[in-house]
Amino acid sequence: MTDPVRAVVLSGTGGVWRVRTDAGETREVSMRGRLKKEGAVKLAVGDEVMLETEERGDQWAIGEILPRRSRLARRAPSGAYGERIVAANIDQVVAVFAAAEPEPHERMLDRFLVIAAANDIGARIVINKVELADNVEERFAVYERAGYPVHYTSVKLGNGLAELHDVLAGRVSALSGPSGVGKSSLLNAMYHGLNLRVGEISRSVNKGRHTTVGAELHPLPDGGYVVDTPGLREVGVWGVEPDELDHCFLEFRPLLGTCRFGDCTHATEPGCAIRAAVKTGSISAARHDSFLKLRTEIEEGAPAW
Ligand SMILES: Nc1nc2c(ncn2[C@@H]2O[C@H](COP(=O)(O)OP(=O)(O)OP(=O)(O)O)[C@@H](O)[C@H]2O)c(=O)[nH]1
Ligand SMILES: [Mg+2]
Ligand SMILES: [Zn+2]
Repeated sequence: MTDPVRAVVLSGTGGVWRVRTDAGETREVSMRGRLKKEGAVKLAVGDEVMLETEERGDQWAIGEILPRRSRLARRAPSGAYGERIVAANIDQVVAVFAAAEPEPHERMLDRFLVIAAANDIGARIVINKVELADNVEERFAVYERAGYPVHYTSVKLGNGLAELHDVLAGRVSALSGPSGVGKSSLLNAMYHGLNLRVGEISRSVNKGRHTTVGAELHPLPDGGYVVDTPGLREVGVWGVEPDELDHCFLEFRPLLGTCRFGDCTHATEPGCAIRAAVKTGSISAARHDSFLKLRTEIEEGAPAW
């Protein structure tokens, strides 16, 4: 028997998992039968595993799933069946939008940020194509004030690429954003030789199907990984409980618990600290509006994708 080897799960379909060992080799492996038992941890993309060989033979297989640092889970509404892990060990959500072409939608950005927060994963924002619009930094200043790091980039001009490269290095990032904002272009510009085809990062292993595997991990040449978008989109916000939504807006957090009513919905109640902050301008009216709309969406149980 050979010594176990540590590896990260890159993708998986139908019982065969593509993994990358610490030495940088990619292998296709199956999982040991004992790990498939009822109630066992379900393997996900991003999981760190130990590969082992059989007593005799040279077939490697997953023999152990190492403890997770984090999980991006598609959570069912309360009472329904449990959560499904879309990806494990995600260190940060990187929400990528364009300053224009396509026009950015703050509501969609807010959804990504809520998904990250609901999963206890930090988030940062990238606004690409900054050369295509005026006053971009003013438009997104509300997010910086809320506490999210915002990167302003242009693949065309080379702006902000070194800084973005730095924050991706050595981490597992869920890079997420609408089609055409420049996710693949950004990665190609930061990692020469990566040569991603347009559409490659957002290709889903099981597009349109609700299976356990929803994401694919792409190794970065100098350490770290990015996960494709559909993995995050699949998560949706409808698994978030209505009364935990306010915690998912970073700038609301310091005020939570200070409303007159303990179960304040921050909609119409008197003595609402959140609405008072909106009035003084310390919380943006647009973000509060986003909160109310997302709350309605969650209560109606309608995924908005
Ligand atoms: N003007 C301008 N165009 C850019 C910039 N970055 C990317 N583009 C262009 O935007 C288009 C879409 O870029 P992609 O990198 O394919 O976008 P994507 O986010 O990967 O899209 P999907 O893979 O469909 O999700 C391409 O035509 C790029 O050349 C930029 O900074 N400025
Ligand atoms: Mg792409
Ligand atoms: Zn309130």
